Amino acid sequence: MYETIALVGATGAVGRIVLDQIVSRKLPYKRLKLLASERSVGKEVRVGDQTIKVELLEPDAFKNVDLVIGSTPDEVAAEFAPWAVAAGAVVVDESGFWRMDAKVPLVIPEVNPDAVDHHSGIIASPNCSTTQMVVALAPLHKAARVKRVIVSTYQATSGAGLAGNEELRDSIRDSLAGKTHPPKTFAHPIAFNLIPQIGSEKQDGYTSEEMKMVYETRKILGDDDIQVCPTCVRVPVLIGHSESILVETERPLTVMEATELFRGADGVTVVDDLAAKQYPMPLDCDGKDDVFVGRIRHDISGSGGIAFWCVSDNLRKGAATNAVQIAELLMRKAAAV
Ligand code: 2RA
Repeated sequence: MYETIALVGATGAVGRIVLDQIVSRKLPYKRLKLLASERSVGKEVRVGDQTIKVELLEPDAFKNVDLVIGSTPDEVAAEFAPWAVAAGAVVVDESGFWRMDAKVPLVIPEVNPDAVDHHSGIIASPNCSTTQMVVALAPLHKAARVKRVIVSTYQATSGAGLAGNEELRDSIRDSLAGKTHPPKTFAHPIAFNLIPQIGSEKQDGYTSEEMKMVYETRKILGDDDIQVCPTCVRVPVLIGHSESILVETERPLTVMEATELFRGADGVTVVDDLAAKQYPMPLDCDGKDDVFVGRIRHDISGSGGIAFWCVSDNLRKGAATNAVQIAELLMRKAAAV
């Protein structure tokens, strides 16, 4: 059923990983098209043992395409997704544009796989900072119902694409050379600095990135009563978002129970031995697909909740891998019919 796949945005940081994942996970497609804007048309991209030429992203490009993976900015996804659906394709979209649309399921295959059965042509993949948190929260929610989450994020510069990492490298180099480096990608210098703003000002003093963590978490877990208080921070790390999370559940969990729930969860790896200085760190998670959880402890301030630390490669599980896993899920379900 899904014989011809199209990737929109193949030349970006995430798009490149999508292609690597399509090959390494042996997605059972017959034909693969790469679509992008005018400036990338004609570029040749190695995909496994093939070299594929990038074609222009336009309505006719989706003719005879069965499945589309979109790895583009919101405004590009807003335009191309309806073209693809009109041509009869199913779209797995990584952008933020469609995520909160009532007709669009927001899917993490380890958490809410059956949501893909209710799409109207578009399936959305959550924001990277939401994805890793919800993969970790899901087993706790299933066992004891999550009531409230307080989360602080430490987000890598690659969250802002290739330009984000370029700015980090250049600004550190210039800073060490005693030169000033006027910020371009970020609102402030990122070298040896932390920026407590990702995205735009949204509501009640929260940013768009923070409100995504509120609304997307509720949609994926199917519980609009979950209360989330996020603070999203850009940090001078190339790859890997880290999150400090305090979660309160309806039925209180012991540290041992929470740890066992993490250990038994799909997509979660526990690294938790403070005495041995073993806990998840971005450098150890780069290039891996799991969500890594550690520093698991009870809330010493008396909420009865569980505090923990979680790290994940924001370009993989946070974006490319989750989208490819959704495509895999669709193909598996179609093959089973
Ligand atoms: C970021 N989550 O980290 C946003 C978009 N990838 O910049």
